[in-house]
Amino acid sequence: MTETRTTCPYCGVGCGVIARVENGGVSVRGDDSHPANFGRLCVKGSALGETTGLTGRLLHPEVDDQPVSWDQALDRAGERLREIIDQYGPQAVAFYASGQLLTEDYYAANKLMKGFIGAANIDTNSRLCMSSAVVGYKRAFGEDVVPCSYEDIEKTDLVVLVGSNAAWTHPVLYQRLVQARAANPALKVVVIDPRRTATCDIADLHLALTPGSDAGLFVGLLDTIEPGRASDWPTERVADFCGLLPDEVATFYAWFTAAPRAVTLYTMGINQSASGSDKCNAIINVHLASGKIGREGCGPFSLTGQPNAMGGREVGGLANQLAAHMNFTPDDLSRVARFWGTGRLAQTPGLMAVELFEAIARGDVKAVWIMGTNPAVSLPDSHAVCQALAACPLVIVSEVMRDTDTSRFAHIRFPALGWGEKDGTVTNSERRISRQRAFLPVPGEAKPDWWIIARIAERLGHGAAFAWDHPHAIFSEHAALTAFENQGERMLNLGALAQLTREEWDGLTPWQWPVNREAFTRGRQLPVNPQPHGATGSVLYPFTLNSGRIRDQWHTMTRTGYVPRLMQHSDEPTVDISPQDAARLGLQEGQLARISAPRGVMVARARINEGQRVGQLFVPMHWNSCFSRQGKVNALVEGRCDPHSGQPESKQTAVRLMPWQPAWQGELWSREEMTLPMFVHWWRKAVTGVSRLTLAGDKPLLEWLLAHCTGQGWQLQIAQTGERSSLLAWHQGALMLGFWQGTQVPALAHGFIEAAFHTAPVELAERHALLNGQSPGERVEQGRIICSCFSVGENAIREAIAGGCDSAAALGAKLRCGTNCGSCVPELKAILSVRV
Ligand SMILES: Nc1nc2c(c(=O)[nH]1)N[C@H]1C(S)=C(S)[C@@H](COP(=O)(O)OP(=O)(O)OC[C@H]3O[C@@H](n4cnc5c(=O)[nH]c(N)nc54)[C@H](O)[C@@H]3O)O[C@H]1N2
Ligand SMILES: Nc1nc2c(c(=O)[nH]1)N[C@H]1C(S)=C(S)[C@@H](COP(=O)(O)OP(=O)(O)OC[C@H]3O[C@@H](n4cnc5c(=O)[nH]c(N)nc54)[C@H](O)[C@@H]3O)O[C@H]1N2
Ligand code: SF4
Ligand SMILES: [Mo]
Repeated sequence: MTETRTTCPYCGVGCGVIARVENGGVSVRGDDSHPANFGRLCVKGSALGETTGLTGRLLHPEVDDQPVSWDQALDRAGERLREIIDQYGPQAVAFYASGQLLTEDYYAANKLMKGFIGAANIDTNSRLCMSSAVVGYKRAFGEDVVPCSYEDIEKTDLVVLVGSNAAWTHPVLYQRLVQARAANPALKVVVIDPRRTATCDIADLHLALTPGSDAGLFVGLLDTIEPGRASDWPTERVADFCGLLPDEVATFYAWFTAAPRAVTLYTMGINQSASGSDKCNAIINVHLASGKIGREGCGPFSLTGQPNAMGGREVGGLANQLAAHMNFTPDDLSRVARFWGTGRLAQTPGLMAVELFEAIARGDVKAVWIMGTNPAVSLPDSHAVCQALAACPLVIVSEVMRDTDTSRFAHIRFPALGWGEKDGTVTNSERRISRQRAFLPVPGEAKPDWWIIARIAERLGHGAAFAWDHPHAIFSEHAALTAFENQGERMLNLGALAQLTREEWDGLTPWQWPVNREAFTRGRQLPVNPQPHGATGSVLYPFTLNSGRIRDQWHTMTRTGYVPRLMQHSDEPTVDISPQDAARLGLQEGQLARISAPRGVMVARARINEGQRVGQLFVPMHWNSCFSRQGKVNALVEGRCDPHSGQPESKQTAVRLMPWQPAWQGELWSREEMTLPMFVHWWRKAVTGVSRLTLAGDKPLLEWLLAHCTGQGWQLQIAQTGERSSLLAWHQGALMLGFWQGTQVPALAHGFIEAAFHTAPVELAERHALLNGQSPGERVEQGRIICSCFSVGENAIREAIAGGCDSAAALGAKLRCGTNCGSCVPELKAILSVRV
């Protein structure tokens, strides 16, 4: 048994994790000594052990879908890149990297592209995430520095969460807030979000404002703080612009001005906007004007989403930055070029994510190397992105998984080491650098991302500048660059870590890089002119479509989508709609709906939600072509971007919704994954060792399946009663396939079906029950899983409530639900509140 201290690879909270390897299995627990989480983990973090299996992993380099040796793959990539550079120049090459790379990987990629290939066409998925926050900080403070720490939310009087569903997206930080509020009843919480989210559970005030209208709210607040200003935005105008009641607005303003200290936490509801940078500055402005900055318990705190978005900002992962918080100014350019010893440093900013894929589509960029991100899913206008990739002469993908929406377009695939296998550092939302440590053996031929980059650098003739033998060497170089000719001009200075020996670096404990808090009080206020969002509705497209995260999935699901426990809470693309809109459209709870925009269409299951405003819809961002047919929201989203940050307006799209009543719906379980005909809609569910799909269609599938099974020589068992039919296929006593269909998805005994694939029932009665999808024994279905930590289903919760449990605490005492990570407590309360 070995135990290793490392860091969670999911969200920007950056929790410390202790991973234990025992009898080949991996289990994790929170690290009590880590200052981000003090031992807590959310459900995604606690399920990390379940993601370390090798199913679906990319384990060997591939060229044109064939496994090849590393030398062959690297030679091929090197040759093709060199040909393209020789023929079209360095601007024809681009890297698209990720806030999920380690700092060392990220540094290497940036150094190769900007420093030695000599074009700044390296951008990252962080462009879709916090580039507006970067612009906001830079315009206010002259540098991209986060002025807060997690402790501030424990030492404040008012926490304002804007465009953040932290209860689900930064769960451990949210739990710290829950505790802080319990310890200090005077602490007030305001949530600003067009929909009522789980985060609103602890809100003293929830402002369900018109989508995209936040700048109006904060500009009006600024007018209230500085009444001397010519007030263009009196409370009535704000209320009108934001679709709020004047009283609500006034209450928020009164609380903010009266609170001695206030922290504003903001994330994607602010950043992902065509005027996101201005919104960030509107928030910073009120902190500057009220003096709620530069001291404990105060400040505008942009929470980063990805585990190493901050590390990316430190090494210059964005196309318009240089390394170490330097810019494309003559002094900085000279400094970086001298430090790297290069004469080829890119002199002008490169293409930003959305532009970059447009340039690929136009043919201006002819080679793209994608590492640690899945743009075919996560970029807006994904059909156009897929077309661009399909037409691009050279697509290289560094991945941990073999099959992703993006890797399907790759000419060359490099297998990367994943979490638990690689070594390096990440920086969390509060500027704290922590180590991710390897504790698992190297699978197959996978290699660290930095190693792959360094080998390509060699092949392009720049080996000397990339001759690192270990990530420690890269970290030292990066730290030295932050300190290089830095007399305090740049707050980012990791000089203190530049001389660490390898042993010291190995043992590095979480280290927050210091800032001079005072300096923030001298920040600059930027005038902001509030703009509405750009998703203009019309008769054809009357709804505003919002998109974001669900509690238990991570982004494009490449890791979390295969973990049964993480799919229990929500296992299909859903669309949240208000009861009024649903009634008007004749849409029932659980019914399917087609959502369309000029660019594309998706299919989702309706969830009628009181917390959803009329005219607005919410869809998860996660589903994609590996987990569904037409479940990808970015097929609809336009690439409308903020002009300063280049960040797309992913949160608002004008769409139409039409209920869809398919001729049949059903479930298909099979031993092997199957390629179904195009007329079938399907959603993949996570089950270990079997493929389970939920299906829907207008054309019948049964005949197709019968032909498929007969073709394999399998024995068939068929039942048909009324609108329900089912089919079992057997081969040498083993269950090969099961299909159950009806006008709705039939209620099935899932546990029994799964077990039948592992140990086929021999009794005739059991086989008959299986054909009906029912278990022969008494069996209570769990209903939707609410608490993923302890797998507690809705039915058990309702039973316990009927039996007298009348609070979340009572439910926890009886069923344990909500007693570990706490993320389901808002839902427990919601179930309690609607009981009759
Ligand atoms: N479970 C889970 N957690 C994650 C992630 C994940 O994939 N899954 N990803 C991580 C990453 S990379 C990120 S960036 C963070 C994102 O963390 P969040 O930003 O908290 O997550 P989102 O769900 O994208 O969006 C937050 C909220 O913005 C609201 N919103 C939409 N439009 C507006 C608006 O106009 N104004 C306001 N005020 N609010 C609006 C949405 O209704 C939504 O509730 O989560 C991180 N944590
Ligand atoms: N409509 C809409 N679109 C959005 C958003 C939204 O709210 N709405 N949110 C946006 C935001 S904030 C974000 S951050 C993005 C996220 O979007 P993506 O970055 O595209 O999502 P991930 O699934 O995290 O992609 C990471 C990829 O890297 C792979 N990977 C994991 N570990 C490693 C490794 O060590 N090395 C390498 N080379 N690969 C690895 C994973 O298998 C996965 O394929 O989505 C954005 N898109
Ligand atoms: S809060 Fe974020 S960093 Fe912490 S365990 Fe959960 S996903 Fe991981
Ligand atoms: Mo993000």
